[in-house]
Amino acid sequence: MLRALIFDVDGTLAETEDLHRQGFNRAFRALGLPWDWSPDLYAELLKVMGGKERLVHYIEQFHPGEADGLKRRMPEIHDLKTRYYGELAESGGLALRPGVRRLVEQARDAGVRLAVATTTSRPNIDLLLRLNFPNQAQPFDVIAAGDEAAQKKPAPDIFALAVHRLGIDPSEGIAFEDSAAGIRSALAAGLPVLATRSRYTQSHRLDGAFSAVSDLGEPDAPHAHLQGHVWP
Ligand code: XBP
Ligand code: MG
Repeated sequence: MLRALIFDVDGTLAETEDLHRQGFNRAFRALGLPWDWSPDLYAELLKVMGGKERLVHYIEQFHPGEADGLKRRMPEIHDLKTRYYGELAESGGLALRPGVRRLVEQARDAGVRLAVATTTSRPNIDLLLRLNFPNQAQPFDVIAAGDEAAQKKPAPDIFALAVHRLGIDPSEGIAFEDSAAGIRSALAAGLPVLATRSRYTQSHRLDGAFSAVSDLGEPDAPHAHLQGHVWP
């Protein structure tokens, strides 16, 4: 019996990654770092999950000679990026992807619980939910985010934490993901996965997902598994 839906955030609940990219670039400028991550470079760097880990990977790959000094600045850079990300999201809005709101409301009506399992930092998910569910103090029952996981996606930690906090068996949940690493993470946690590629994951393989849809707004998407669960 389906008891919970567990959503990834970046790229699944909303198209957030280009705002992250802009936040990084604004932080680099503010700190006098001559770096500018293009969309193509960011798509490559996104293979490393976690903004802090992504930054360290970039420093080691592109600035190996100054890596020790620059890595000591990583917390400062990432904190500033998170601040700028929040400002960009507040000013420009951060809409949910198609179908997300409908699915959340249908789940609520059907007594199916809702969770988030994300690599992004907690302030970012709190902001996304505040902007999109302004009149609901806690639109999701469980949030598992960022550094709460000892190992980030594709490790199973963050999805396993969400499953634990929900108090369900993984077979009683469905995970929604946009990236290859996220799919691997959810599968490793024992969850069936519905995949929906986002702007930055169009080239990603979706191996292991039981179905893939262009977005969640397809009310008549012909995936039997979900139809078996989703509400008539
Ligand atoms: C995607 C990530 C995050 C964001 C940046 O998370 O890898 O790291 O790119 O957010 P998910 P932070 O798809 O699991 O939601 O800089 O806060 O990590
Ligand atoms: Mg994602």
